[in-house]
Amino acid sequence: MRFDIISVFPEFFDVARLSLLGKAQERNLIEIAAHNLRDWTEDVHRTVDDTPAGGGAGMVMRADIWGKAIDDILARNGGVSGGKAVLAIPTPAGTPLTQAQCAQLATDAQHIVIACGRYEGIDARVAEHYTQAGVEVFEYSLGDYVLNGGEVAALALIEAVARLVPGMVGNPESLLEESHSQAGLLEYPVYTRPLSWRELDIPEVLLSGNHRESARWRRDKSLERTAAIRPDMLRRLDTSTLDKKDKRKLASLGYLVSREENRLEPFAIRPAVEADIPALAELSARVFPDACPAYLSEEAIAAHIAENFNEERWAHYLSAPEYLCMVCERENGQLIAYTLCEIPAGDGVAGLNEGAPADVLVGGVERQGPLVLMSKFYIDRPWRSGGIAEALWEHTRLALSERTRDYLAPVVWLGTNEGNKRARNAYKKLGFELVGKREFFVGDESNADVVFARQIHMA
Ligand code: 6GU
Repeated sequence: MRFDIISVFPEFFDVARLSLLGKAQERNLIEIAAHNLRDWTEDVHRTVDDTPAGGGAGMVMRADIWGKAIDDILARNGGVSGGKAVLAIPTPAGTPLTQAQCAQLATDAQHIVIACGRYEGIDARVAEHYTQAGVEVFEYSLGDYVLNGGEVAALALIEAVARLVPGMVGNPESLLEESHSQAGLLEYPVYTRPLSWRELDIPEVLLSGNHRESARWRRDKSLERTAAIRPDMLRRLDTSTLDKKDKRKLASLGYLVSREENRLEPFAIRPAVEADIPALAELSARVFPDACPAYLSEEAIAAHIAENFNEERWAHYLSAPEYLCMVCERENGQLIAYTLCEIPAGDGVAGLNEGAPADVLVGGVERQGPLVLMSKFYIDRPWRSGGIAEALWEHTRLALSERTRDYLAPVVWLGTNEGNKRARNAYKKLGFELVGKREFFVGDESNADVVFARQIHMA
């Protein structure tokens, strides 16, 4: 691969003799040559610019000088390499340079001519002419800020492309793991000796020798960093590369895998408001049958829904101070999950008539504070197992913890159908323990429930 740079400051590229680029040239993996644009001028002042047509500030580089220079360089080296030539023009008006474009150049192009403009840029007809002449013209930018000229951007392109040329980098695996490569995530933080430096320690998991745990920790850090710094990259992520733990982590960061397309989208968990009433009535009525045992009749289920999930009841839940309703909302406004809790006054018991385990010990510890009832915890079917349950529970727990902060050990309880293995396992994973049984009526049919409970303040 050969790079020819044309610039009014060719000495700028002396640094290409250093480091990896220098070594790569010695090993004949790449060639880099810098040329002075003024060598193609014919006047005594070696003029390369003129005033802008149409007026305005600054100077514009002349198309005729650039044309002669680029023709010469393309002719001089085109025949030799024989492969594809690309005319790269750094400009703040170009497309933002990406790793994917660099990888493409590293594999496809044999000859890259970089035309470094100064002043207000190069006469627009240069790019137009070479495009028409069948040369691939690549106008790129380093980002949303302005440099004095294209030289720094030319070096950036050379480094980014050259290191992807086969044989350049000693360990090809390091190319795979680093930021902006296939993974589509930012790189995790890295550490080396000393173990402790200025009271900052290397994270313990990395010293444990457990490679699986280290890999998981790094993956989580990549996801956290990307969510915090580059949410745009998360939205573009190919979700087929995500495993279950990735999805759970992403849900805790506020992203879920959209079912319509394999894309991540942000979601919000928040207390329900009055405007949610119709959506909550619809969602709650629709998901309730999913949790019912097969022996309940359709009539009994329908009666229960009509009585408990109508809009008036929801208006009551959202306005009465003893209830807490948290909802999970997609970017498009759709509600996909909710919890409903009843918080008794003082250190009382919610759901006494519904089988509340008033004297329960949780983890062997006595309750000190209210016994809250979580009467609903539903996730719409397409969104289960994507980490929403954990995220919704954690938001609900935090809100309950806030509401019961005057007490040392408040407890939350719930009942779920005895035969619903999925729900029982899910509650166990959320830190609930099985503490008893109750009878629960759906319509006028009896339903055998198991009762779970857990502390509120503990994460
Ligand atoms: Cl490629 N050129 C100039 N002049 N300024 C820039 C740039 C390029 N990328 C960001 N700013």
